[in-house]
Amino acid sequence: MNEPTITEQLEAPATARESGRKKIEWARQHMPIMNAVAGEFAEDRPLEGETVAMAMHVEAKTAVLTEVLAEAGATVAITGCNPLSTHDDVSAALDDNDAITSYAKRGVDEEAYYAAIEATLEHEPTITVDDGGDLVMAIHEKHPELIESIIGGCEETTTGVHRLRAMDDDGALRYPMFAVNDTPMKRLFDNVHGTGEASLSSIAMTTNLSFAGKNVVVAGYGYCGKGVAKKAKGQNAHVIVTEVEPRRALEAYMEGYEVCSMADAAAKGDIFVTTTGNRDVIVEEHFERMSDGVVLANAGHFNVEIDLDALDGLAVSRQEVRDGVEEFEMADGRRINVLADGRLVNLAAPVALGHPIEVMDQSFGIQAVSVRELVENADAYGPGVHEVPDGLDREVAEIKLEAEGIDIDALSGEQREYMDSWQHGT
Ligand code: RBV
Repeated sequence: MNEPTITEQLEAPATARESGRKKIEWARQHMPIMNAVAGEFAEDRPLEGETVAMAMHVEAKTAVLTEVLAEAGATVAITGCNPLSTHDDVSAALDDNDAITSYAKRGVDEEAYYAAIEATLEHEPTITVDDGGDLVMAIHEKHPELIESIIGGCEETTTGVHRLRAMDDDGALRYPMFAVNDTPMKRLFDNVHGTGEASLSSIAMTTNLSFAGKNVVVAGYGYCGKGVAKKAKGQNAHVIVTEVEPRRALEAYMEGYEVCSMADAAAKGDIFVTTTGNRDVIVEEHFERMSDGVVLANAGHFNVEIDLDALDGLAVSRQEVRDGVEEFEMADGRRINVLADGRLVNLAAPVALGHPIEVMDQSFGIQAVSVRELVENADAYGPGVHEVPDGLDREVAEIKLEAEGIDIDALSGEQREYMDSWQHGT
């Protein structure tokens, strides 16, 4: 193994470890689902003998998932899934765990980013846990020899699931993958509330500007866009939504948001947040119409939504005006500010902490039980994308309700019979 671990890359790993460990402990204290799953895993050791490779945002909540998988008996090799989202101290604390090797480092270039992914694969994983699909892609393109011994994998995010489905449609996906993103316990909370809260708080902390009274343009009204729009409205912004899908555009309209094309929104917006998962959402013609001082941020997985090359082409100068804020000055004097290099702002801004702990507890609860399911019922899943079984999603929801002390009703026998029958009418 030639690629250096985080411990080998840091000047003061012991200090980093200590700070990382504190962050992990704080997160774990607020993750009742992970603690419940960990209790069961420590007893049953369902992952004994397995090797898990992970490419995720390496910060405190992810560290809890990583350690819980290790407590279930797995050996884990982890790296980042974004060059700017790793917290080096957390990465160092993880690497200090005997069952875990961490290669994740913040601020790596493209070459080092992919070298670290390769390094996790040298551990010859039997299970992969991805956020965005880079691990699965590296295995299929460069290390197909690993596929035979891989039981399966889990994918965390919309963009990754989208990539996997495209692969599956082409008949190119050669092992089972759970679409963790698509479960109710993940998508209705993480994508909506997590992206909404964490993106806006990262923008606020990075700029020290208010949303109140501003025109906030949200590009894309999927689960993430819905969250950003809802929370921006809750902070007294005037929200403008852009969409390409007619039903979603109407949904946004009926929710009370202004809906228009990006060409029109460009001239009106003060703060822009892209959440589409697609490329070229804000491009040259839009930059040309923007007002002086606008703020652009991306909340989609990859940095392709804002065309930074075109913006650079238009700019007469660019400079970092605050930590995490780059100002592009146009020939006519207008200034356009881009946060976190157009990378997902809730994780890649210098102050970013990622989604709140509570929502990641849910997402990672699903990840943990999905990994357990892959091992326990390996034969049930062939190559391709699979929905996570609904019973597992309910299991995680029930743990959360219990932890919150929330009682809900149960169907009576008569109600169940009524729901299942087609014979009851007026
Ligand atoms: N996400 N992770 C965090 N670890 O702090 N915050 C957000 C964290 C995940 C989220 O589940 C989303 O699907 C994905 O990042 C996008 O890359």
